[in-house]
Amino acid sequence: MKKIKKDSNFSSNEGSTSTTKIKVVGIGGGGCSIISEISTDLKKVDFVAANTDRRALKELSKKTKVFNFGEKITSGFGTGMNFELGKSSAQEDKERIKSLFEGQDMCILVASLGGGTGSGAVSVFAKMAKDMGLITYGIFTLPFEFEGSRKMDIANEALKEVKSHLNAITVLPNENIFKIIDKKTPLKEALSIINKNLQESLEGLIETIYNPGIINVDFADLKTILGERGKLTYLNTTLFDANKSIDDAVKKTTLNPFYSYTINGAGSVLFNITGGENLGLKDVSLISEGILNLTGKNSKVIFGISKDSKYKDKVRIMILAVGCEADNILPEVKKEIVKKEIVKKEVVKKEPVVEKKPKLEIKNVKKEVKKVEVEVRRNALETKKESDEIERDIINKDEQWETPAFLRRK
Ligand SMILES: Nc1nc2c(ncn2[C@@H]2O[C@H](COP(=O)(O)OP(=O)(O)OP(=O)(O)O)[C@@H](O)[C@H]2O)c(=O)[nH]1
Ligand SMILES: [Mg+2]
Repeated sequence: MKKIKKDSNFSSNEGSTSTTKIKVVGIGGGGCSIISEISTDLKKVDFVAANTDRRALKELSKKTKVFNFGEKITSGFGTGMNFELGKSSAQEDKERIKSLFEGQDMCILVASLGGGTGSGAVSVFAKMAKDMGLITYGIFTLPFEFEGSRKMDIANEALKEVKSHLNAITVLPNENIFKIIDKKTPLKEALSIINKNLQESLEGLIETIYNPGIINVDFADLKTILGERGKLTYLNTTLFDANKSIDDAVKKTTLNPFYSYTINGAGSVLFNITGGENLGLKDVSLISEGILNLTGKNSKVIFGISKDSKYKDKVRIMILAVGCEADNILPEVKKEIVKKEIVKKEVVKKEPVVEKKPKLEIKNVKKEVKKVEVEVRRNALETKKESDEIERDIINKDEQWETPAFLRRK
């Protein structure tokens, strides 16, 4: 039997099919509130609430491990919106942060940007995790407009610093809550709605990775999808009535009002569909087609299907789309869009877990994609001609792999 470390919450991983270790770390007041709620429902990953503010840590769910840092700098208080103090607080405790990430495969850092602790410390946490070889994913909220430009400046500074240390970044402006609620709604209630949405999204992702599916998605798939650096990422999980129209379900999944960007143009997409016994192949096919129509034809796609008796007349869709196009959200995002033009279509087909079929030979395709990248530096016309040929070749190969008809593009 696996040994369980005394100081870890990882004991709750029992029964999971995966030995993958994911640590979800909330940093600063907002980040800690978001992960505190989710930790009461999700038993498969380790949750850590990291804050300079000792008192704020006392109010969190008992399932969350508490990590107070920067004691010598802030004496157990917050930083009072001081970015540099947040940063040096984390730097002071680098060794302890390191031990937080030891033995982990991935960390998900969650922070509400705009204050001093979350914004200042997040790049120190992210760099440390990256240097230790973890896959790093950051989920951030941006301050409300009414909070003033100083907070937004701090948030932007944090994004700039942290970007290169993360494989993927999700950015959710708090302001978008006003797309669905009245401005008269009390702040606490508004924050709680945003947090709940984020919690559901994260829950969907974590369950997809840990729960076995008919067509299974696991950590190796997640690594494939998150393989690059600093990519703008859309994460959403939605639950809808199985009798409702599929079009509505796809819209609900791909147009989350909390986002200021969509899955359009995303280079890599992972999605999972979970339903009860009634989940029909036709529904799965329509949902898949709906998502693929939006991501763009060059996307690398991995999908899974799971059955869960808990979703009797419901269907749940989780989508993680990496490399979304939105040049006003992250600094220097334009450069990445240019690169995308040379990536060719690559659909990675997953095998059902019950049948052990021979492995798909996708290595050749990757080699050919590389070839396009090298040769694109030559004459543009020559390259275009050549890459069209290669694309045709790749599409032919796709068909040889017997990709299910519903995933083939018309
Ligand atoms: N979505 C969401 N945003 C929050 C929440 N709490 C705070 N925020 C936002 O996050 C910004 C930063 O606040 P905190 O997270 O409390 O700040 P901090 O990182 O603890 O930094 P200091 O307290 O200044 O050291 C605020 O300006 C709000 O816009 C929350 O629970 N949910
Ligand atoms: Mg605080």
